[in-house]
Amino acid sequence: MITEATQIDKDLLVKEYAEKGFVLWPERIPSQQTASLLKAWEQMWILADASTQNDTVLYRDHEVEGRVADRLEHVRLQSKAYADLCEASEIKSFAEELLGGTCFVLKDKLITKAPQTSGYDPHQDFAYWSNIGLEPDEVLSVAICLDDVTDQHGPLELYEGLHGSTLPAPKEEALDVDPSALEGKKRFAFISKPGGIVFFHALTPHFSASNTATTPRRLFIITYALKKGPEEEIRAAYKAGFDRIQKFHLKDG
Ligand SMILES: O=C(O)CCC(=O)C(=O)O
Repeated sequence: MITEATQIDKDLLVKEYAEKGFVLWPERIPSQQTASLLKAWEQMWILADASTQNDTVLYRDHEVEGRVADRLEHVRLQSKAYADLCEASEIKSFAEELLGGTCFVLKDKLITKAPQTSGYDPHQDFAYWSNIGLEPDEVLSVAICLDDVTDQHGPLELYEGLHGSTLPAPKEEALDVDPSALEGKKRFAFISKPGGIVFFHALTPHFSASNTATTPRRLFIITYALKKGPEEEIRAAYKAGFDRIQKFHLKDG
């Protein structure tokens, strides 16, 4: 279980999130807990059917192997270790503080990013959730690092102070952000020891490069949404946009 920061710390963290669009949690989850999460990662991949297209296993480009199974979705429904983390009072309650009310897990994903696996072009996650009846300030994600991540691992990189509006998309990809809108902007690379945690706003532009290291970069990402209406309705709206979203992650994508 992660250590709870003091109320004073939390006020500062809330301010930093409001200014920058992201904030690092001042504590890391303990090594015993990251070890259990990694063990569960291994077990889930043993059970996952990575040979066919399905809703749980998503794919990514690999320098040598073409498309590789890289990411597990709905991990909290498969593993108690991840379910507990999603509901861990400190993480969820701080998300509620940032979102301004009771929230629920909209989605979760566990990205492996093995060596030589490609990264993600710059985007604002809200582009994927614009149809679910929530405002950008009502959705955020929490990225939890499970490995020792250096700049060689293709860390998650977050742009600072750009969470106030939707940025223009390049002509060829409506869900991305045009790199020219990000030129010269300040950014933060989530280089971390295992157990590091960062909260980021749905409009915070982010990207990551390929993993050029020799070890994986496993990142668990929980997306929390404000419980503004029935969860099932919000989820159904999200699922309705699924084909558009999943196209990047298909086996033959
Ligand atoms: O894992 C990464 O490097 C980035 C993931 C990401 O941007 C996303 O899932 O929205």
